[in-house]
Order: sequence, then C-alpha cells, then structure tokens
Amino acid sequence: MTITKPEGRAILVFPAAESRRPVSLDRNFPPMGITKLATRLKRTMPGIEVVLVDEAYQKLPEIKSGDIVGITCTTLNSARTADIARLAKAAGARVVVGGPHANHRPVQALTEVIEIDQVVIAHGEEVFPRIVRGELRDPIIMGTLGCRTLPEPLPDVSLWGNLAAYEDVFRKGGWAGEYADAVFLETQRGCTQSPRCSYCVRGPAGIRRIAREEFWGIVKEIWGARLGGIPSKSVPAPASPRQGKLLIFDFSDEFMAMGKLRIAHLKELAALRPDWLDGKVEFLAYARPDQIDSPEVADLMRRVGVTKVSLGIESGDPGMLVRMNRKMTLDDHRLAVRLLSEAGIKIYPNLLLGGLDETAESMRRTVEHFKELVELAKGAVYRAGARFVVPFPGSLDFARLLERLRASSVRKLAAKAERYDNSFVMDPAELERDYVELCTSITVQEGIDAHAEMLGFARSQGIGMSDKPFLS
Ligand code: B12
Ligand code: SF4
Repeated sequence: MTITKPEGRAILVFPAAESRRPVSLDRNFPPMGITKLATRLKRTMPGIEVVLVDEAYQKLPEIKSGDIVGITCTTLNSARTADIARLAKAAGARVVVGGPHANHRPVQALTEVIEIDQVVIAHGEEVFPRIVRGELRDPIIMGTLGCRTLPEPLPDVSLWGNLAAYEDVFRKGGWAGEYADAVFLETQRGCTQSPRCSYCVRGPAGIRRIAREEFWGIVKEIWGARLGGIPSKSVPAPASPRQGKLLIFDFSDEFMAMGKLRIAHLKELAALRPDWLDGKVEFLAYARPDQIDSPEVADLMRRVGVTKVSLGIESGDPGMLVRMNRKMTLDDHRLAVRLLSEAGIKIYPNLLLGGLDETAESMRRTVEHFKELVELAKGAVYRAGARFVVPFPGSLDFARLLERLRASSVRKLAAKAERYDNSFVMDPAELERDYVELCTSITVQEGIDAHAEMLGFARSQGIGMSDKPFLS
C-alpha cells in the first residue's frame, strides 16, 4: 500500500448542536465516531497531522488551504455543519461530511451546501483514509455496512490529549458519587432487529461487534489506564489518580449484539470474564424489554457485570406500541422489569410522548404504565426519561410526517413537505412541533402536563428525571 502524505491537516469536527431548547450536550467522554476515524487515519497514515475538535468544549482552529475537514452531522447540528463547511471551503480546505443526519440526506447535503465536497454514508473507518489520500473522489461514498467485527474497538482516545474538560463534566455530574470514572465503549454497531422502531434512524447498518476473545482485554486496558495505574497507548490516564469503580457506558444498540443467540453469547462472555474485575468495573447497557425474557438472560447479564440497563418502554398503550412498530406487549415490559430487578440490575425506563396518533387517553395509559413499572421494579428504577418524538430524517416517523403534510388541504403545509424532503439543514424543534400538530391528537401542553405528572411521581419515589420533555 502506498502511503502518500496529503498537503495539510485532517481536522475532524463534532459540531455544536444548535437548538432553541437546551439539549444534553454534556459529555464525559469525547465523541466516538470522529475518534475512531482519527484512529484509523493515524494507523494507516502515521505521518498525517490529525486535529480533533468537539465544539462543546473546544474552538475550531483556523482552517488553512490544503486541510481536509471532516464533520459528523446529526440533525441537531446540521446548521452548524453547513457553517463549518462554508468556512472551510472559503479557507481552501476539502470538506467531507458523515454521521447520522448526512447518512439520510446525502443528495440534499451536496445540493444545498455546495461547499461540501463529499458525503460518506454508513461507517467511515475503511473509506476515510482513502478519501484523504484522494483515492475516492465521488461526491457520495458508501462506507462499510457490515462485517463480523467492529473496526477500532479500542480507539486511540489519547489523540484528544488530556481529557480535562470531560473529567470536569464527570466530576460535576451525577455519576461521580457512585463511580470513580465513566467511559464510553461501543461493543457493537447496528441493530439485530432493524428496521424496527418507527422513530429510529439507525438501520440498516449491518451488525459488527467486538470479537468476544478481545472483549475482556479491552475492558482491562481501559480500567488499567483510568484507575489501575497501568499506562496504555490508547487511553490517557486521568489528571489525578482515583480510586473506586469504573462505569462503562455501552452505547451500542444492543450489548454485544445479543439478538436471538443472546444466551449463548452471554454465557461465552461470562465464562471468559476474569474474576479480578469484580468490584472494579460495571456496565450500563441499552436493551429492548422483549430481549430480557428469562431469568437466565437477566442473571447472565448481571454475571457479565451489567448493573444498569436503559430500557426502551416508549408507551403504555398497546395501539401505540403497534404504531411505533415495537413488536412487543405491555407484558413484555412487565416481565423485563421484574427479571432485571430480581437479578439486581437497576433500570432506566425511556418513554416517548406524541407518537403517531397519540391521544390524551393513550398518553394517560403511558403515565399509568410508568407508575406500574416503577412499583413492579421494587426500587430498581433509578432514573427515567420521557420526551416528545422527534421525526428525524431516515425514520419511519419522518416519512409519516411528510405524508400528512402532503395530504393536508393547506397549501402552505404541502409546500413544507417539499421543503423538508429537499432540505439538508433542519430545525429539530420545528420537526418536533409539526409532528405533534399533524401526526397526533394531543397538544404540546398536554404532553408537557403528562411529563410533569411523571416527573412529580418520579421525584416522590426518589427517581431522577429530566425536568423537560423536549429533545430539541
Ligand atoms: C453515544 C451517543 C450519544 C452520547 C455521545 C457520547 C460520546 N462521547 O460520543 C451522548 C449521550 C452525549 C449523546 C447525546 C445526544 N444524542 Co446521541 N447518540 C449516541 C449513539 C448511541 C452512539 C453514537 C456513536 O458514537 N456511535 C458510534 C460511532 C462510531 O458512530 P458514528 O458517530 O455514527 O460515526 C460513524 C459514521 O457515522 C461515520 N461518520 C461520522 N462522522 C463522520 C465524519 C466523516 C468525515 C466521515 C467520513 C464519516 C463519519 O463514520 C463513523 C465511524 O464509523 C447514537 C446512536 C448510534 N448507535 O449511533 C445516538 C445518536 C447519534 N444521538 C442522537 C441524539 C438525538 C442525541 C441528542 C440530541 C440526545 C439528547 N437527549 O439531547 C444529544 C445531542 C448531542 C449532540 N451534540 O448532537 C441521535 C441523532 C439523530 C439525528 N438524526 O441527529 C442518534 C442517532 C440516536 C437516535 N437514533 O436517536 N448521544
Ligand atoms: S431503537 Fe433500538 S431496537 Fe429500535 S430499530 Fe433502533 S436500534 Fe433497533
């Protein structure tokens, strides 16, 4: 393989989210997508200068002619992505955009923001070095969808320098009382059930997971670097030594891609787990309730070290669950909550307000279902979330919104469907509001009231909950 050095630097940016309402910008670990891209680039082209920028904490450096600027675009930062692209192009840089929003708007990105040179769909690790070297020149480039193992399972976080800004967020946040440190780990990419939930933008992305034989070695390296005093090339040590437990947030769509084979996968993982990790490392994983369907699954998760589960409940109304394409029942929710609680795993139920054709009655059933689950969990619910649906482009709910706009007899609304369909830069708060107005029978105020009732109940039970129901 020939390694040619491009003229300038590779500047990889996670842009600031722009929204009228506050969103959870606080991260106690750097954005993983651009960290993985930078890792692969450095490993493929060691001579290249890579600059990583997380606009939540760092300023964009002065961009120069010959630089290549790579941007992760989510719907929340699409406006800022366009601004950075313009700035970069004016300075003479090449502009490449990827990420969840760009994945679903490649043509719109190139048409609306002519300063964007290339858009990458799906995972970028394999294609990005080739783009930097000028080998891939098409405006739309297909990244990798699936193959067996996850690329860069342990990315080089040291490329960020020290993690002081993130450590500060951790110190001020809620986890600091319970853990000495918290880091992010992606154990798997893609959803074993996609296309499934109507609000999701992730599939189809193929399934890639950390090779099981590598899993505990990676966990050991992270723990060693952060708390064990064992230097690592990839994970920087904290600014000052700490003592206590490490929380690993597995932000994957599903912990180690359990899918139908979850018992076999978990057994294998549990069998390989080194005993010395006891009391040192815990995992927070995401799960669908219908996957926690036997005491064996819950016990195995606990044995592997999962102590907290973020559980997608979404609605307490059977009809809403069908419209959200959840393919599960209220009894599945109840069983999962009972099994997790019995296995000693804490639960974070997530709920959604304002799904397709939500009514005041269906929302009431969600409020009651939430209360019922908290009682069933017998103290195991430690936090909860409830927010309005945002129909992000790429989701079934976005397509439904366009359908309703087009079917409207109001000409202005039909024109709005065209605008949404053709736009790259979008205002998520406007999408959220339009969805409530056109796709539900509730008002925003009714959603706020339902949230307030859940919040009051959560507080009375000592359960943490965000005080707002808005994402954007
Ligand atoms: C972890 C996570 C977070 C963490 C971030 C922690 C961290 N330190 O990274 C936290 C909790 C902070 C967070 C916050 C939010 N998140 Co979030 N988050 C995720 C999650 C679960 C994983 C993201 C991730 O790192 N994936 C793994 C990496 C490797 O993949 P990636 O980022 O997509 O990058 C790859 C490709 O996209 C591509 N790529 C990306 N950028 C670029 C750039 C170039 C140049 C190239 C070539 C390729 C490329 O290559 C990368 C490597 O393969 C995703 C869902 C998911 N499974 O992806 C949601 C997701 C990204 N989040 C989402 C949302 C909505 C939010 C919040 C608004 C939530 C909130 N309540 O406020 C905030 C907003 C944050 C912001 N500033 O935009 C949505 C975005 C939807 C959209 N259309 O924009 C997602 C898709 C989940 C969902 N379906 O709703 N999030
Ligand atoms: S929300 Fe989760 S279960 Fe649903 S399709 Fe997306 S990743 Fe899969």
